[in-house]
Amino acid sequence: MIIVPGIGKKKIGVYGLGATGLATCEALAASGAEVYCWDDKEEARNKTLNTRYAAEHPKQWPWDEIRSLSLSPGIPLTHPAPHPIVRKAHQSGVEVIGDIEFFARAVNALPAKERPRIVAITGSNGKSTTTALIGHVLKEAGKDAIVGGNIGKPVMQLPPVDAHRTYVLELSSFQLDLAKTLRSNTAVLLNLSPDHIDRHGSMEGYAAAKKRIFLNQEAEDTAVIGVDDQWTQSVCAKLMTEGARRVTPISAEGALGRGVFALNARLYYSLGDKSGEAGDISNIASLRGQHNWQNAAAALAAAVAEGIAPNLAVNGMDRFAGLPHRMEIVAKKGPVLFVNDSKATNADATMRALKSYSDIFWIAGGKPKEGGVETLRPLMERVRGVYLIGEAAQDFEAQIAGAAPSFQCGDMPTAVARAARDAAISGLSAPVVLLSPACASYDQFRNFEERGEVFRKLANQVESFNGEAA
Ligand code: UMA
Ligand code: ADP
Repeated sequence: MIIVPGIGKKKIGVYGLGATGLATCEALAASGAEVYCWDDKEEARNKTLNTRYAAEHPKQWPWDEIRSLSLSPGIPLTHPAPHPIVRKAHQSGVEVIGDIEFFARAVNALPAKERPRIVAITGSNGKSTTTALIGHVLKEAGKDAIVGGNIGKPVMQLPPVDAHRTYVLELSSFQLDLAKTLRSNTAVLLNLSPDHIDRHGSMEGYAAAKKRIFLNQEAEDTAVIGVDDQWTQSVCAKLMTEGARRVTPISAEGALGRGVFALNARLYYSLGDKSGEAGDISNIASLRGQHNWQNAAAALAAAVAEGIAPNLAVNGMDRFAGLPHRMEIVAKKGPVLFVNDSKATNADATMRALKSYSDIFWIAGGKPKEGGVETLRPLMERVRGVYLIGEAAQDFEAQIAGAAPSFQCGDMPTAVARAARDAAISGLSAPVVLLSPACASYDQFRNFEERGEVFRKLANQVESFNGEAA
Protein backbone atom coordinates (compact mmCIF):
# COMPACT_ATOMS: atom_id res chain seq x y z
CA MET A 1 0.00 0.00 0.00
CA ILE A 2 1.15 3.56 -0.71
CA ILE A 3 1.63 5.70 2.37
CA VAL A 4 1.38 9.43 1.73
CA PRO A 5 3.56 11.41 4.16
CA GLY A 6 2.35 14.70 5.58
CA ILE A 7 -1.38 14.06 5.49
CA GLY A 8 -1.75 12.79 9.06
CA LYS A 9 -4.97 14.12 10.66
CA LYS A 10 -5.90 16.05 7.49
CA LYS A 11 -9.48 15.68 6.33
CA ILE A 12 -9.87 14.30 2.82
CA GLY A 13 -12.98 13.51 0.79
CA VAL A 14 -13.12 10.46 -1.46
CA TYR A 15 -15.94 10.15 -3.99
CA GLY A 16 -16.62 6.90 -5.82
CA LEU A 17 -16.11 3.61 -4.00
CA GLY A 18 -15.10 1.25 -6.78
CA ALA A 19 -11.60 -0.18 -7.12
CA THR A 20 -9.92 3.25 -7.04
CA GLY A 21 -11.98 4.77 -4.22
CA LEU A 22 -11.70 1.84 -1.84
CA ALA A 23 -7.94 1.55 -2.34
CA THR A 24 -7.60 5.33 -1.85
CA CYS A 25 -9.65 5.29 1.38
CA GLU A 26 -7.59 2.43 2.74
CA ALA A 27 -4.23 4.03 1.88
CA LEU A 28 -5.20 7.52 3.10
CA ALA A 29 -6.59 6.14 6.35
CA ALA A 30 -3.37 4.14 6.83
CA SER A 31 -1.44 7.38 6.19
CA GLY A 32 -3.29 8.94 9.15
CA ALA A 33 -5.82 11.06 7.25
CA GLU A 34 -9.42 11.51 8.33
CA VAL A 35 -11.33 10.13 5.37
CA TYR A 36 -14.87 11.17 4.37
CA CYS A 37 -16.27 9.11 1.54
CA TRP A 38 -19.41 8.56 -0.53
CA ASP A 39 -20.67 6.82 -3.66
CA ASP A 40 -23.92 7.37 -5.57
CA LYS A 41 -24.70 3.66 -5.19
CA GLU A 42 -25.71 2.17 -1.86
CA GLU A 43 -24.17 -1.18 -2.76
CA ALA A 44 -20.77 0.50 -3.09
CA ARG A 45 -21.23 2.52 0.11
CA ASN A 46 -21.95 -0.68 1.99
CA LYS A 47 -18.41 -1.86 1.34
CA THR A 48 -17.20 0.75 3.83
CA LEU A 49 -19.34 -0.53 6.71
CA ASN A 50 -17.20 -1.39 9.74
CA THR A 51 -14.18 0.50 8.45
CA ARG A 52 -12.49 3.65 9.78
CA TYR A 53 -13.98 5.49 6.82
CA ALA A 54 -17.65 4.45 6.88
CA ALA A 55 -19.51 6.35 4.13
CA GLU A 56 -21.17 9.60 5.22
CA HIS A 57 -23.28 11.85 3.00
CA PRO A 58 -21.27 14.85 1.69
CA LYS A 59 -23.84 17.17 3.28
CA GLN A 60 -22.34 16.06 6.59
CA TRP A 61 -18.71 16.56 5.55
CA PRO A 62 -16.82 19.40 7.30
CA TRP A 63 -16.25 21.30 4.05
CA ASP A 64 -14.37 24.15 5.73
CA GLU A 65 -11.70 21.71 6.80
CA ILE A 66 -11.59 19.31 3.85
CA ARG A 67 -8.17 19.69 2.16
CA SER A 68 -8.67 17.66 -1.03
CA LEU A 69 -11.38 15.75 -2.85
CA SER A 70 -10.18 12.50 -4.43
CA LEU A 71 -12.42 11.71 -7.37
CA SER A 72 -12.69 8.29 -9.02
CA PRO A 73 -11.74 8.38 -12.71
CA GLY A 74 -15.20 7.26 -13.86
CA ILE A 75 -16.90 10.31 -12.33
CA PRO A 76 -17.42 13.29 -14.69
CA LEU A 77 -15.02 16.14 -13.93
CA THR A 78 -16.05 18.55 -16.70
CA HIS A 79 -18.19 16.76 -19.35
CA PRO A 80 -20.96 16.07 -20.12
CA ALA A 81 -21.38 18.13 -16.92
CA PRO A 82 -19.35 18.22 -13.71
CA HIS A 83 -20.69 15.84 -11.09
CA PRO A 84 -22.43 17.78 -8.23
CA ILE A 85 -19.59 16.82 -5.87
CA VAL A 86 -17.12 18.54 -8.19
CA ARG A 87 -19.23 21.72 -8.15
CA LYS A 88 -19.45 21.55 -4.36
CA ALA A 89 -15.67 21.18 -4.08
CA HIS A 90 -15.10 24.13 -6.40
CA GLN A 91 -17.58 26.27 -4.42
CA SER A 92 -15.77 25.33 -1.20
CA GLY A 93 -12.30 26.03 -2.62
CA VAL A 94 -11.28 22.37 -2.28
CA GLU A 95 -8.82 20.95 -4.81
CA VAL A 96 -10.10 18.05 -6.93
CA ILE A 97 -7.49 15.36 -7.59
CA GLY A 98 -7.25 11.60 -8.08
CA ASP A 99 -5.37 8.59 -6.78
CA ILE A 100 -2.45 9.14 -9.18
CA GLU A 101 -1.86 12.56 -7.60
CA PHE A 102 -1.65 11.03 -4.12
CA PHE A 103 0.83 8.49 -5.49
CA ALA A 104 2.86 11.34 -7.04
CA ARG A 105 2.87 13.20 -3.72
CA ALA A 106 4.14 10.09 -1.94
CA VAL A 107 7.01 9.89 -4.45
CA ASN A 108 7.75 13.61 -4.44
CA ALA A 109 7.95 13.64 -0.63
CA LEU A 110 11.13 11.53 -0.86
CA PRO A 111 14.56 13.12 -1.38
CA ALA A 112 15.38 13.03 -5.14
CA LYS A 113 17.90 10.18 -4.78
CA GLU A 114 15.46 7.95 -2.94
CA ARG A 115 12.63 8.18 -5.44
CA PRO A 116 11.56 5.17 -7.46
CA ARG A 117 11.53 5.29 -11.26
CA ILE A 118 8.18 5.92 -12.92
CA VAL A 119 7.30 4.66 -16.38
CA ALA A 120 3.83 5.82 -17.42
CA ILE A 121 1.89 4.68 -20.45
CA THR A 122 -1.14 6.12 -22.19
CA GLY A 123 -2.77 6.16 -25.63
CA SER A 124 -6.14 5.32 -27.15
CA ASN A 125 -5.34 1.66 -27.81
CA GLY A 126 -2.66 -0.73 -26.68
CA LYS A 127 -2.10 0.81 -23.23
CA SER A 128 -2.61 -2.38 -21.24
CA THR A 129 -0.61 -4.55 -23.63
CA THR A 130 2.27 -2.08 -23.69
CA THR A 131 2.17 -1.60 -19.91
CA ALA A 132 2.27 -5.37 -19.33
CA LEU A 133 4.99 -5.79 -21.95
CA ILE A 134 7.19 -3.07 -20.44
CA GLY A 135 6.69 -4.60 -16.98
CA HIS A 136 7.66 -7.99 -18.39
CA VAL A 137 10.77 -6.70 -20.21
CA LEU A 138 11.98 -4.78 -17.13
CA LYS A 139 11.49 -7.84 -14.92
CA GLU A 140 13.31 -10.06 -17.42
CA ALA A 141 16.19 -7.57 -17.24
CA GLY A 142 16.27 -7.99 -13.47
CA LYS A 143 14.43 -4.83 -12.39
CA ASP A 144 11.91 -4.73 -9.56
CA ALA A 145 9.06 -3.60 -11.82
CA ILE A 146 5.61 -3.04 -10.32
CA VAL A 147 2.69 -2.84 -12.77
CA GLY A 148 -0.55 -1.02 -11.94
CA GLY A 149 -2.99 1.81 -12.67
CA ASN A 150 -5.78 1.66 -15.24
CA ILE A 151 -4.71 -1.89 -16.12
CA GLY A 152 -6.86 -2.98 -13.18
CA LYS A 153 -4.69 -2.51 -10.11
CA PRO A 154 -5.29 0.84 -8.37
CA VAL A 155 -2.00 2.61 -7.69
CA MET A 156 -2.70 3.11 -4.00
CA GLN A 157 -2.69 -0.68 -3.60
CA LEU A 158 0.83 -1.06 -4.98
CA PRO A 159 3.83 -1.79 -2.73
CA PRO A 160 5.32 1.25 -0.92
CA VAL A 161 7.48 3.70 -2.86
CA ASP A 162 11.12 2.72 -2.66
CA ALA A 163 14.24 3.76 -4.58
CA HIS A 164 14.94 0.30 -6.02
CA ARG A 165 11.49 -0.03 -7.60
CA THR A 166 10.23 0.94 -11.05
CA TYR A 167 6.50 1.64 -11.20
CA VAL A 168 5.03 0.87 -14.63
CA LEU A 169 1.68 2.66 -14.69
CA GLU A 170 -1.08 2.55 -17.27
CA LEU A 171 -2.86 5.92 -17.12
CA SER A 172 -6.23 6.79 -18.65
CA SER A 173 -7.20 10.26 -19.83
CA PHE A 174 -9.50 10.47 -16.77
CA GLN A 175 -6.64 9.71 -14.40
CA LEU A 176 -4.33 12.17 -16.15
CA ASP A 177 -6.92 14.93 -15.80
CA LEU A 178 -6.81 14.37 -12.03
CA ALA A 179 -2.99 14.29 -11.69
CA LYS A 180 -0.97 17.48 -11.24
CA THR A 181 2.51 16.72 -9.94
CA LEU A 182 3.28 13.29 -11.38
CA ARG A 183 6.72 13.26 -13.00
CA SER A 184 7.24 10.27 -15.28
CA ASN A 185 10.88 9.46 -15.89
CA THR A 186 9.73 7.69 -19.02
CA ALA A 187 6.32 8.61 -20.45
CA VAL A 188 4.75 6.78 -23.39
CA LEU A 189 1.95 8.12 -25.62
CA LEU A 190 1.20 5.36 -28.13
CA ASN A 191 -1.51 6.74 -30.42
CA LEU A 192 -4.58 8.95 -30.45
CA SER A 193 -7.96 8.23 -32.03
CA PRO A 194 -11.47 9.27 -30.93
CA ASP A 195 -12.52 7.72 -27.60
CA HIS A 196 -14.25 9.03 -24.46
CA ILE A 197 -15.26 12.21 -26.32
CA ASP A 198 -18.38 12.43 -24.11
CA ARG A 199 -16.09 12.88 -21.11
CA HIS A 200 -13.68 15.38 -22.67
CA GLY A 201 -16.05 17.45 -24.79
CA SER A 202 -14.01 17.18 -27.99
CA MET A 203 -11.08 15.35 -29.55
CA GLU A 204 -8.93 18.38 -28.65
CA GLY A 205 -9.96 18.03 -24.98
CA TYR A 206 -9.20 14.31 -25.04
CA ALA A 207 -5.77 14.85 -26.65
CA ALA A 208 -4.98 17.59 -24.10
CA ALA A 209 -5.71 15.18 -21.23
CA LYS A 210 -3.46 12.51 -22.78
CA LYS A 211 -0.65 15.02 -23.28
CA ARG A 212 -0.58 15.61 -19.53
CA ILE A 213 1.49 12.43 -19.26
CA PHE A 214 4.50 14.59 -20.22
CA LEU A 215 3.76 17.26 -17.59
CA ASN A 216 6.60 17.88 -15.11
CA GLN A 217 9.18 15.91 -17.13
CA GLU A 218 12.72 17.22 -16.82
CA ALA A 219 15.78 17.25 -19.09
CA GLU A 220 16.91 13.73 -18.18
CA ASP A 221 13.42 12.23 -18.70
CA THR A 222 12.19 10.63 -21.90
CA ALA A 223 8.99 11.05 -23.90
CA VAL A 224 8.27 8.01 -26.08
CA ILE A 225 5.71 8.96 -28.66
CA GLY A 226 4.00 7.23 -31.58
CA VAL A 227 4.03 9.15 -34.84
CA ASP A 228 1.61 6.99 -36.82
CA ASP A 229 -1.40 9.31 -36.51
CA GLN A 230 -1.81 13.04 -37.03
CA TRP A 231 -2.70 13.77 -33.41
CA THR A 232 0.41 12.21 -31.90
CA GLN A 233 2.54 13.64 -34.73
CA SER A 234 1.51 17.11 -33.69
CA VAL A 235 2.19 16.38 -29.99
CA CYS A 236 5.61 14.99 -30.98
CA ALA A 237 6.46 18.10 -33.00
CA LYS A 238 5.50 20.30 -30.04
CA LEU A 239 7.60 18.31 -27.57
CA MET A 240 10.60 18.41 -29.90
CA THR A 241 10.26 22.16 -30.29
CA GLU A 242 9.95 22.65 -26.53
CA GLY A 243 13.20 20.71 -26.02
CA ALA A 244 12.48 20.25 -22.30
CA ARG A 245 13.13 16.48 -22.30
CA ARG A 246 14.45 13.68 -24.53
CA VAL A 247 11.99 12.64 -27.21
CA THR A 248 11.97 9.19 -28.82
CA PRO A 249 9.52 8.91 -31.72
CA ILE A 250 8.26 5.41 -32.52
CA SER A 251 6.54 3.97 -35.57
CA ALA A 252 5.18 0.68 -36.85
CA GLU A 253 4.52 2.12 -40.28
CA GLY A 254 7.87 3.18 -41.66
CA ALA A 255 11.57 3.72 -41.00
CA LEU A 256 12.56 6.72 -38.88
CA GLY A 257 15.84 8.62 -39.09
CA ARG A 258 15.79 8.87 -35.30
CA GLY A 259 13.82 6.81 -32.80
CA VAL A 260 12.53 3.23 -32.71
CA PHE A 261 10.56 1.56 -35.47
CA ALA A 262 9.16 -1.78 -36.56
CA LEU A 263 9.19 -3.11 -40.10
CA ASN A 264 7.68 -6.53 -40.80
CA ALA A 265 7.95 -7.58 -37.16
CA ARG A 266 11.61 -6.55 -36.93
CA LEU A 267 12.54 -3.84 -34.45
CA TYR A 268 15.14 -1.18 -35.26
CA TYR A 269 16.56 1.72 -33.27
CA SER A 270 18.51 4.86 -33.96
CA LEU A 271 19.16 6.58 -30.65
CA GLY A 272 22.01 8.98 -29.95
CA ASP A 273 25.06 7.63 -31.73
CA LYS A 274 23.80 4.04 -31.71
CA SER A 275 21.63 2.37 -34.32
CA GLY A 276 20.86 -1.14 -35.56
CA GLU A 277 18.38 -4.00 -35.53
CA ALA A 278 17.24 -4.94 -32.02
CA GLY A 279 15.51 -8.20 -32.91
CA ASP A 280 12.69 -10.10 -34.58
CA ILE A 281 9.30 -10.58 -32.90
CA SER A 282 7.55 -12.48 -35.70
CA ASN A 283 7.50 -15.70 -33.62
CA ILE A 284 5.95 -14.13 -30.53
CA ALA A 285 2.28 -15.16 -30.72
CA SER A 286 1.13 -12.52 -28.21
CA LEU A 287 2.62 -9.73 -30.36
CA ARG A 288 0.91 -10.64 -33.60
CA GLY A 289 -0.22 -7.83 -35.95
CA GLN A 290 1.10 -4.42 -36.85
CA HIS A 291 -0.61 -2.77 -33.88
CA ASN A 292 1.44 -5.00 -31.58
CA TRP A 293 4.60 -3.95 -33.40
CA GLN A 294 3.72 -0.42 -32.32
CA ASN A 295 3.36 -1.67 -28.73
CA ALA A 296 6.66 -3.55 -28.99
CA ALA A 297 8.45 -0.50 -30.47
CA ALA A 298 7.17 1.60 -27.56
CA ALA A 299 8.27 -1.05 -25.06
CA LEU A 300 11.72 -1.20 -26.64
CA ALA A 301 12.07 2.60 -26.53
CA ALA A 302 10.92 2.69 -22.89
CA ALA A 303 13.27 -0.15 -21.90
CA VAL A 304 16.21 1.65 -23.52
CA ALA A 305 15.24 4.85 -21.68
CA GLU A 306 15.33 2.78 -18.50
CA GLY A 307 18.89 1.67 -19.25
CA ILE A 308 18.37 -1.72 -20.90
CA ALA A 309 20.33 -2.67 -24.03
CA PRO A 310 18.10 -2.93 -27.15
CA ASN A 311 18.85 -6.60 -27.91
CA LEU A 312 18.33 -7.61 -24.30
CA ALA A 313 14.97 -5.81 -24.30
CA VAL A 314 13.74 -7.65 -27.40
CA ASN A 315 15.01 -11.00 -26.06
CA GLY A 316 12.96 -10.27 -22.96
CA MET A 317 9.77 -10.04 -25.07
CA ASP A 318 10.09 -13.73 -26.00
CA ARG A 319 8.20 -15.10 -23.04
CA PHE A 320 5.49 -12.41 -22.99
CA ALA A 321 2.20 -14.29 -22.67
CA GLY A 322 -0.09 -11.39 -23.68
CA LEU A 323 -3.23 -10.34 -21.84
CA PRO A 324 -6.64 -11.99 -21.80
CA HIS A 325 -9.37 -10.45 -24.00
CA ARG A 326 -6.88 -8.92 -26.47
CA MET A 327 -6.86 -11.05 -29.61
CA GLU A 328 -6.67 -14.07 -27.33
CA ILE A 329 -7.04 -17.49 -28.93
CA VAL A 330 -9.58 -19.24 -26.70
CA ALA A 331 -10.53 -22.37 -28.67
CA LYS A 332 -9.94 -24.33 -31.85
CA LYS A 333 -12.70 -26.59 -33.08
CA GLY A 334 -11.74 -28.51 -36.21
CA PRO A 335 -10.31 -25.83 -38.52
CA VAL A 336 -12.22 -23.01 -36.76
CA LEU A 337 -10.20 -20.68 -34.54
CA PHE A 338 -12.04 -18.67 -31.86
CA VAL A 339 -10.45 -15.33 -30.99
CA ASN A 340 -11.55 -13.22 -28.03
CA ASP A 341 -10.86 -9.53 -28.60
CA SER A 342 -13.50 -8.30 -26.14
CA LYS A 343 -11.23 -5.41 -25.09
CA ALA A 344 -11.67 -3.86 -28.55
CA THR A 345 -14.22 -1.27 -27.48
CA ASN A 346 -13.80 1.13 -30.40
CA ALA A 347 -13.52 0.86 -34.18
CA ASP A 348 -9.81 1.60 -34.24
CA ALA A 349 -9.01 -1.33 -31.95
CA THR A 350 -11.27 -3.64 -33.97
CA MET A 351 -9.56 -2.52 -37.18
CA ARG A 352 -6.31 -4.05 -35.87
CA ALA A 353 -7.94 -7.40 -35.20
CA LEU A 354 -9.65 -7.45 -38.61
CA LYS A 355 -6.30 -6.72 -40.27
CA SER A 356 -4.66 -9.64 -38.47
CA TYR A 357 -6.82 -12.40 -39.99
CA SER A 358 -8.59 -13.28 -43.24
CA ASP A 359 -11.82 -15.30 -43.56
CA ILE A 360 -13.39 -13.78 -40.48
CA PHE A 361 -16.81 -14.51 -38.95
CA TRP A 362 -17.07 -11.30 -36.99
CA ILE A 363 -19.15 -10.84 -33.83
CA ALA A 364 -19.71 -7.12 -33.19
CA GLY A 365 -21.95 -4.71 -31.32
CA GLY A 366 -22.77 -3.68 -27.79
CA LYS A 367 -23.15 -0.18 -26.38
CA PRO A 368 -22.20 2.06 -29.31
CA LYS A 369 -19.45 4.68 -29.23
CA GLU A 370 -19.14 7.80 -31.31
CA GLY A 371 -18.13 7.20 -34.92
CA GLY A 372 -19.59 3.69 -35.38
CA VAL A 373 -17.94 1.20 -37.74
CA GLU A 374 -18.13 3.04 -41.07
CA THR A 375 -14.31 3.20 -41.10
CA LEU A 376 -14.16 -0.61 -41.13
CA ARG A 377 -15.94 -0.98 -44.49
CA PRO A 378 -12.70 -1.43 -46.50
CA LEU A 379 -11.84 -4.44 -44.29
CA MET A 380 -15.11 -6.22 -45.01
CA GLU A 381 -13.42 -8.06 -47.89
CA ARG A 382 -11.87 -10.26 -45.17
CA VAL A 383 -15.20 -10.80 -43.47
CA ARG A 384 -17.48 -13.71 -44.44
CA GLY A 385 -20.28 -12.73 -42.07
CA VAL A 386 -21.09 -10.12 -39.42
CA TYR A 387 -23.01 -11.38 -36.37
CA LEU A 388 -24.56 -8.42 -34.59
CA ILE A 389 -25.48 -8.09 -30.91
CA GLY A 390 -26.55 -5.41 -28.47
CA GLU A 391 -27.78 -1.84 -28.81
CA ALA A 392 -25.52 -0.98 -31.76
CA ALA A 393 -26.77 -3.86 -33.96
CA GLN A 394 -29.17 -1.90 -36.20
CA ASP A 395 -26.79 1.02 -36.72
CA PHE A 396 -23.85 -1.26 -37.48
CA GLU A 397 -25.94 -3.17 -40.04
CA ALA A 398 -26.70 0.11 -41.83
CA GLN A 399 -23.07 1.27 -41.66
CA ILE A 400 -21.68 -1.86 -43.35
CA ALA A 401 -24.64 -2.56 -45.63
CA GLY A 402 -23.57 -4.10 -48.93
CA ALA A 403 -19.96 -4.67 -47.81
CA ALA A 404 -20.50 -8.01 -46.02
CA PRO A 405 -23.50 -10.19 -45.17
CA SER A 406 -24.80 -9.37 -41.71
CA PHE A 407 -27.13 -11.16 -39.30
CA GLN A 408 -29.08 -9.75 -36.36
CA CYS A 409 -28.30 -12.17 -33.51
CA GLY A 410 -29.42 -10.21 -30.46
CA ASP A 411 -27.23 -11.87 -27.87
CA MET A 412 -23.86 -13.57 -27.55
CA PRO A 413 -25.04 -17.22 -27.40
CA THR A 414 -26.97 -16.78 -30.66
CA ALA A 415 -24.08 -14.99 -32.33
CA VAL A 416 -21.48 -17.58 -31.32
CA ALA A 417 -23.67 -20.51 -32.36
CA ARG A 418 -24.44 -18.99 -35.74
CA ALA A 419 -20.92 -17.74 -36.49
CA ALA A 420 -19.41 -21.08 -35.43
CA ARG A 421 -21.80 -23.01 -37.63
CA ASP A 422 -21.22 -20.79 -40.66
CA ALA A 423 -17.44 -20.97 -40.15
CA ALA A 424 -17.52 -24.74 -39.84
CA ILE A 425 -19.52 -25.31 -43.01
CA SER A 426 -17.70 -22.63 -45.01
CA GLY A 427 -15.15 -25.06 -46.45
CA LEU A 428 -12.44 -22.46 -45.75
CA SER A 429 -9.10 -23.80 -44.53
CA ALA A 430 -8.60 -21.37 -41.63
CA PRO A 431 -11.85 -19.65 -40.66
CA VAL A 432 -11.79 -17.39 -37.59
CA VAL A 433 -14.71 -16.60 -35.31
CA LEU A 434 -13.66 -13.22 -33.95
CA LEU A 435 -15.33 -11.35 -31.10
CA SER A 436 -14.11 -7.78 -31.57
CA PRO A 437 -17.15 -5.68 -30.67
CA ALA A 438 -16.03 -2.08 -31.44
CA CYS A 439 -18.42 -1.16 -28.59
CA ALA A 440 -18.53 -0.89 -24.84
CA SER A 441 -20.11 -3.87 -23.09
CA TYR A 442 -22.39 -2.22 -20.55
CA ASP A 443 -25.69 -2.87 -22.38
CA GLN A 444 -25.45 -6.66 -21.91
CA PHE A 445 -22.48 -7.31 -19.59
CA ARG A 446 -20.91 -5.93 -16.44
CA ASN A 447 -17.66 -5.13 -18.27
CA PHE A 448 -15.46 -6.27 -21.17
CA GLU A 449 -13.97 -9.04 -19.04
CA GLU A 450 -17.36 -10.64 -18.42
CA ARG A 451 -18.20 -10.35 -22.13
CA GLY A 452 -14.90 -12.08 -23.02
CA GLU A 453 -15.46 -14.83 -20.46
CA VAL A 454 -18.94 -15.53 -21.81
CA PHE A 455 -17.46 -15.79 -25.31
CA ARG A 456 -14.67 -18.09 -24.09
CA LYS A 457 -17.20 -20.39 -22.41
CA LEU A 458 -19.50 -20.51 -25.43
CA ALA A 459 -16.57 -21.09 -27.81
CA ASN A 460 -15.41 -24.03 -25.74
CA GLN A 461 -18.92 -25.46 -25.69
CA VAL A 462 -19.19 -25.42 -29.50
CA GLU A 463 -19.13 -28.92 -30.84
CA SER A 464 -16.39 -29.68 -33.33
CA PHE A 465 -18.04 -29.73 -36.75
CA ASN A 466 -14.94 -31.09 -38.50
CA GLY A 467 -15.96 -29.12 -41.53
CA GLU A 468 -19.33 -30.82 -41.86
CA ALA A 469 -22.74 -29.24 -41.66
CA ALA A 470 -24.50 -29.73 -38.33
N1 UMA B 1 -19.73 6.46 -9.35
C1 UMA B 1 -20.50 7.42 -8.68
N2 UMA B 1 -21.00 8.45 -9.42
C2 UMA B 1 -20.79 8.58 -10.77
C3 UMA B 1 -20.00 7.59 -11.43
C4 UMA B 1 -19.49 6.54 -10.67
O1 UMA B 1 -20.69 7.35 -7.48
O2 UMA B 1 -21.28 9.54 -11.36
C5 UMA B 1 -19.22 5.35 -8.57
C6 UMA B 1 -19.83 4.02 -8.99
O3 UMA B 1 -21.06 3.80 -8.34
C7 UMA B 1 -18.76 3.03 -8.60
C8 UMA B 1 -17.47 3.84 -8.67
O4 UMA B 1 -17.83 5.21 -8.82
O5 UMA B 1 -18.94 2.53 -7.30
C9 UMA B 1 -16.68 3.40 -9.88
O6 UMA B 1 -15.57 4.21 -10.06
P1 UMA B 1 -14.83 4.20 -11.46
O7 UMA B 1 -15.81 4.19 -12.58
O8 UMA B 1 -13.83 5.29 -11.46
O9 UMA B 1 -14.14 2.76 -11.52
P2 UMA B 1 -13.08 2.04 -10.62
O10 UMA B 1 -13.68 0.78 -10.13
O11 UMA B 1 -12.47 2.93 -9.62
O12 UMA B 1 -12.00 1.64 -11.77
C10 UMA B 1 -11.12 2.64 -12.28
C11 UMA B 1 -11.04 2.51 -13.80
N3 UMA B 1 -12.35 2.70 -14.37
C12 UMA B 1 -12.66 3.79 -15.08
O13 UMA B 1 -11.88 4.68 -15.31
C13 UMA B 1 -14.06 3.88 -15.63
C14 UMA B 1 -10.49 1.14 -14.18
O14 UMA B 1 -10.25 1.14 -15.59
C15 UMA B 1 -9.14 0.95 -13.50
O15 UMA B 1 -8.68 -0.37 -13.78
C16 UMA B 1 -9.27 1.15 -12.00
O16 UMA B 1 -9.83 2.44 -11.72
C17 UMA B 1 -7.91 1.09 -11.29
O17 UMA B 1 -7.08 2.15 -11.67
C18 UMA B 1 -11.20 0.40 -16.37
C19 UMA B 1 -11.64 1.25 -17.56
O18 UMA B 1 -12.62 0.92 -18.19
C20 UMA B 1 -10.53 -0.84 -16.94
N4 UMA B 1 -10.93 2.34 -17.88
C21 UMA B 1 -11.25 3.17 -19.02
C22 UMA B 1 -10.58 2.63 -20.29
O19 UMA B 1 -9.60 1.88 -20.18
O20 UMA B 1 -11.03 3.01 -21.39
C23 UMA B 1 -10.73 4.58 -18.78
P1 ADP C 1 -6.09 -0.34 -23.98
O1 ADP C 1 -5.58 -0.66 -22.62
O2 ADP C 1 -5.55 0.96 -24.51
O3 ADP C 1 -7.55 -0.48 -24.16
P2 ADP C 1 -5.24 -3.00 -24.87
O4 ADP C 1 -3.80 -3.35 -24.88
O5 ADP C 1 -6.07 -3.53 -23.77
O6 ADP C 1 -5.40 -1.41 -24.96
O7 ADP C 1 -5.87 -3.44 -26.26
C1 ADP C 1 -7.23 -3.10 -26.52
C2 ADP C 1 -7.59 -3.45 -27.93
O8 ADP C 1 -6.90 -2.61 -28.84
C3 ADP C 1 -7.25 -4.87 -28.30
O9 ADP C 1 -8.43 -5.42 -28.69
C4 ADP C 1 -6.24 -4.82 -29.43
O10 ADP C 1 -6.64 -5.60 -30.52
C5 ADP C 1 -6.21 -3.36 -29.84
N1 ADP C 1 -4.84 -2.81 -29.84
C6 ADP C 1 -3.80 -3.20 -29.07
N2 ADP C 1 -2.72 -2.45 -29.33
C7 ADP C 1 -3.10 -1.52 -30.25
C8 ADP C 1 -2.43 -0.44 -30.91
N3 ADP C 1 -1.17 -0.15 -30.66
N4 ADP C 1 -3.16 0.28 -31.81
C9 ADP C 1 -4.45 0.01 -32.06
N5 ADP C 1 -5.12 -1.01 -31.49
C10 ADP C 1 -4.46 -1.76 -30.59
